[in-house]
Amino acid sequence: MYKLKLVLVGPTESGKSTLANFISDATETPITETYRPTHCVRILEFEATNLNVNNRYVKADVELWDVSGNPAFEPTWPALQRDAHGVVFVFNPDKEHHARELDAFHTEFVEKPGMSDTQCVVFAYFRDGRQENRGVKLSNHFNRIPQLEVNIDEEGNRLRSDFNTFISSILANLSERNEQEEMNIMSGKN
Ligand SMILES: Nc1nc2c(ncn2[C@@H]2O[C@H](COP(=O)(O)OP(=O)(O)O)[C@@H](O)[C@H]2O)c(=O)[nH]1
Ligand SMILES: [Mg+2]
Repeated sequence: MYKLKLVLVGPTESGKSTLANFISDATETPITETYRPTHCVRILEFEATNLNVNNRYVKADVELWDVSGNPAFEPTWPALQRDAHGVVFVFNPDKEHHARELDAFHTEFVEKPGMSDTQCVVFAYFRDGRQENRGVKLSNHFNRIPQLEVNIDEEGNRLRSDFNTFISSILANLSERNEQEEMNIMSGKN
């Protein structure tokens, strides 16, 4: 069984906790109207199944770290990032400042720890069926990171399958890297 740690990051009130509840829970999670900010971090665990990794179907135990976007917790981010296999960025395209705020998360969670773009994905989180701000352009840091538009109410199943595709691609990269390391060990490169 594979074990994966993913961090979920982005500005406050972008929909991270709602998304985390939805992804980690097979049942419907009602959206509450009152905003409850996440304090520092909340860790959700779930099993992802039916992951196509190099044409084999596998399962993975996923730890989803729902990180508070409040800058007051910024000093904790390096510790929360440690040993993560992937980063999921979330922003609300209807809030103009969100696209800009994502850069700070990219610096802390991708650039500083030296994560690769292939370990990242961006979810543009739409509410209430609003669609006007599709295709928001993020800064150059995000040029090579897939940006997916998600809407829990209308396209929840697609969100689940997009998420599984992301997990599968991380696992495929990890297994490729492991094979490469084994070859390096065998050829004495390490
Ligand atoms: N109407 C509506 N509200 C939503 C939706 N998704 C999230 N919210 C609300 O938006 C706020 C922020 O969501 P939350 O997931 O806590 O954001 P976080 O700070 O990024 O974790 C909360 O008050 C949610 O209830 C949605 O699809 N429709
Ligand atoms: Mg939250």
